[in-house]
Amino acid sequence: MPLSERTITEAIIKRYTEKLLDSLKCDVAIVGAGPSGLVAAADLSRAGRKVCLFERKLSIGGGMWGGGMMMNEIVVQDEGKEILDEFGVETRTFSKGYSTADSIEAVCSICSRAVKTGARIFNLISVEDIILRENRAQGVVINWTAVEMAALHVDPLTVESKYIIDATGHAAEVVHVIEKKVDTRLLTPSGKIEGEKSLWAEKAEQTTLENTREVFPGIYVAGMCANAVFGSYRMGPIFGGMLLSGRKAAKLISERLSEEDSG
Ligand code: 48F
Repeated sequence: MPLSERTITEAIIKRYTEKLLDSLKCDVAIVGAGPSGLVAAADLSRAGRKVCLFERKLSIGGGMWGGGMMMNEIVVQDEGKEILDEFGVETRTFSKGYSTADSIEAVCSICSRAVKTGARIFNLISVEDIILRENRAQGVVINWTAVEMAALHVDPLTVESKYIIDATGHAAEVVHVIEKKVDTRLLTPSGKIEGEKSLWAEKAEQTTLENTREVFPGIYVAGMCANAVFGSYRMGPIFGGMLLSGRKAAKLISERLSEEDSG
């Protein structure tokens, strides 16, 4: 059978449009496909929630691909290892309490689970704003990354969601939008973004988990973003905290959604 270029084009446009149209109203919009965003997407979709995840770049995985200084191995502690085990990622004990994994295998395995359990991942789309109603986030405002990069004057589109997870890493981009545009106090000690501190792996890993919480009605922070917003340390290439944080954000939001469903 001769190949038709028109059919190939039609297939892509139709299938992509179906996916996007089906995502215009979701339970949770996740911003950023680094380790914390991907774990949150996998856990929420496994819990039966409709999840869409927007990633600015062509590739998913955020800072995980690069391991430490482009050496593509990651380190996790025992709690992080348990999550990698569950995602089917092979780990090797390095010394007591420290395991390593291939960062490529880790990103691919977590992403594969997220997609197979139903999360919709849209790469090459950036979140530039939120939809706001009565001091609560109601969704995200999206545009092609190419539009953003070329600084074209093109209006965005929107996706409604009951909850948003800011998993944009060091940049904490969604929370920055709130700070800049909404006349409100964030749920941080100063009411503002506290700002990230220098590297301290142990403290940073502990506090990432504590800082994974709601920062504005409808918006949760996960991963490195949680520490940047709540004023804690960066941790460098140890990834247990990122995985656990994505899991905690998913759990907190799942509980809220279940409460809302039943009441
Ligand atoms: O930075 P990133 O990997 O986030 P994370 O899950 O993990 C942090 C670690 O990788 C590492 C670390 C130690 O463990 O500190 O850095 O907290 O991934 C964040 C993703 O968000 C995307 C960005 O391209 C990256 O892939 N991103 C950032 N802003 C936006 C965005 C935006 N406005 N819209 C869409 N994607």
